[in-house]
Amino acid sequence: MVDVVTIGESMILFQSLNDSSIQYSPLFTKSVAGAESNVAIGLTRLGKKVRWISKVGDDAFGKYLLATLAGEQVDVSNCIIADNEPTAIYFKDFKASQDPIVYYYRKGSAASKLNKNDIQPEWFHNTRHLHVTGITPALSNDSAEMIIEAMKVAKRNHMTISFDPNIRRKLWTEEEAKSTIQKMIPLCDIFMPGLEECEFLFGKKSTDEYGELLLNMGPRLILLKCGADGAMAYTSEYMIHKKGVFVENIVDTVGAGDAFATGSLSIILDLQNIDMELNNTTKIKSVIANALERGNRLGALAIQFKGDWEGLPTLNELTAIEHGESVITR
Ligand code: KDG
Repeated sequence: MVDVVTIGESMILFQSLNDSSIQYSPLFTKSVAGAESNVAIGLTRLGKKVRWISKVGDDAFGKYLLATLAGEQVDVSNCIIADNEPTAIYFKDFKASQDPIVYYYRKGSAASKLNKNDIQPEWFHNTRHLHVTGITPALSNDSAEMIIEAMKVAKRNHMTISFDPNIRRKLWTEEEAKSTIQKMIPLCDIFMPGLEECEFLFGKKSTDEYGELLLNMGPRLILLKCGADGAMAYTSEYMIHKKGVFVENIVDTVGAGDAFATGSLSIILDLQNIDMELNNTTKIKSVIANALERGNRLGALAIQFKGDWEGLPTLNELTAIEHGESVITR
């Protein structure tokens, strides 16, 4: 049984080797990144079985991308190799004391050409949960239609769905982002926005107002990320707040939200029947509290490493951290 299917574009990520600005850097490191594959890797490291679906170029970068994910034990067997379009790339530019600036080269990429006719029944075979983000629908109209259709197919297959809006303002206009994301919210069971994303979508309100508004749109569980203040969960029966984990030395904030999704989903996926349990959240209050705590913990770990997923722990490492055990290193 595959625990999670996730669909989305991953790219080759280049960062300056010596942290100088990319304009002057003579040397770059090469790695792989993409919101959905970050979660796929993170969940696989925590012992879950994950199928990642995408389209990559028939080029060196596509091969490297697939090899990296397969090397992390993510199932890439349903990925499509494009005939003509390239694998996308992106650069992260580190500027003193602020979030890195991101430059995308992904217009017309292989993954942006995925459309709803590419959806195959095998994508949803023998699995129970779909995780999607708002990045892939931002790539093209075809991608948006494909992700929305995939959510509908997953529902017809009695799967549960989590959705992280991951709003990337560089990829679409404000109107496009708002209308597509608001169309997707009612299709998911678990919605995981950040506070700033709620502000962008619905204007400035209190966290409780966002919780109520989002629950009224359809999802049964809202996991609201509040940065250093931690995260909140809203269900029709209660609200929970869990404080963030303090990090003294923040290295790279990109990937923190995916780390939160990884941590919280890894706990929720331990439920026998997520769909049924979400109908009576009082019974699983402690599970949801643990999901928030683990999400916060993973978010804090991710931002201490350069790279979008490299800081995510294995299950053994995480268990040791959660139990306050020291790790024998030599
Ligand atoms: O959430 C992290 C992602 O944003 C990053 O890994 C790259 O998918 C990516 C994107 O589109 O920014």
